[in-house]
Amino acid sequence: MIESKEIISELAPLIEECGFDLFGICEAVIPEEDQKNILSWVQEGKHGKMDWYPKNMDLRFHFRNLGFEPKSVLTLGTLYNDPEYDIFCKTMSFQFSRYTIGEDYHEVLRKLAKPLLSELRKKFPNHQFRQGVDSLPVPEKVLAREAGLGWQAKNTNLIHPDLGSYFFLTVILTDLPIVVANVAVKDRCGTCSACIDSCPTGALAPYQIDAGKCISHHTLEDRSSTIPNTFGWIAGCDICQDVCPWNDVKARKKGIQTRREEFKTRSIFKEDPNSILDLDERGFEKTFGDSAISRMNFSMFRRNVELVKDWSRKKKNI
Ligand code: B12
Repeated sequence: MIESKEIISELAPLIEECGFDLFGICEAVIPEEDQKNILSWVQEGKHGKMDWYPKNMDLRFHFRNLGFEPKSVLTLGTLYNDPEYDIFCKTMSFQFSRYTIGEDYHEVLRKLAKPLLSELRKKFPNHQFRQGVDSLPVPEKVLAREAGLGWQAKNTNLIHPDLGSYFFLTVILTDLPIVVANVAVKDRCGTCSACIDSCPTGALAPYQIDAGKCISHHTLEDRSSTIPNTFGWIAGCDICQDVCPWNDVKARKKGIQTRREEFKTRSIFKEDPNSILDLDERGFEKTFGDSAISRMNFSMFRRNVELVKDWSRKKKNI
């Protein structure tokens, strides 16, 4: 059996070179407590309009039907926060969340992991390695927490004590048995309730989210012709992360910003942000075709824009 410490120290330089800022390994096991919480979340309908979520629960909890039996999981994280966002995007009359302003993270994290996957396959030719970036229905935050990458916070995101929560996750499942000895990262939310108090839709309770009330869900996951108020957000929402003291860049000793060009603020936000509101279908495809918001189709985009325009007008008249 191989020890995780051994693999981590051997692969650390390559992982860093690939562009990952966080890395850990855990057993391919979803703790019972988490299974119970996720199950009751679904039973209470807190997955909102994400009808795809309750499918494949066997895979989600037990990694079944993958064609191999995962024994261990490598979890990797990449920071996406770009300081230019605060200069250009925060000042706009409408909001795009931080993760939508650069390239689609699903594609980027797949590309970044390629050299690592080839090295792992070369080193362990008799074992399987399968990457997931949301693409596999496995609870990535739970696995990342188990791998020691952070704690699951009151806003339900995973927070790293030095790096905050503006990072994406990807997992590599493998049937390679690895002995892990992780020390859990302590919960540092304390008595703070900034995320819960700031959510304008009341989607959060401590350590729990009602996704059906979350603005991010409304803008990107709800395909209905009308959605509830998004309070100025067109794509995703960052309120519960922006108010989190662990993401306060100025207060932190270390820089918590992306080193990836792919996640830098795209030019339209810097040059002519208001033109976003008038994009036609071709313009939308051209401007955002390679972004994570390509998850929403053009009619969802128009729906969100009109809602935000209406909300701004009403706000001005008050
Ligand atoms: C579904 C989903 C969503 C949904 C639901 C959000 C959520 N918190 O789960 C919606 C559309 C709302 C969403 C929004 C966002 N998402 Co999202 N999302 C996912 C996805 C695909 C699955 C997550 C999941 O399984 N949720 C199920 C719920 C039950 O899990 P949970 O909230 O973590 O619940 C745990 C605890 O809260 C607790 N709990 C839950 N219910 C209860 C009930 C009781 C009684 C108790 C005691 C405890 C408890 O136990 C659960 C298990 O540990 C993952 C990718 C993946 N495959 O894992 C990305 C992921 C979680 N999302 C991510 C991101 C970036 C976002 C946004 C920031 C995007 C944005 N700016 O708009 C927001 C953040 C909103 C928020 N506060 O969570 C990142 C998070 C990275 C990080 N550092 O944590 C992920 C990992 C994607 C990635 N590959 O990087 N997302």
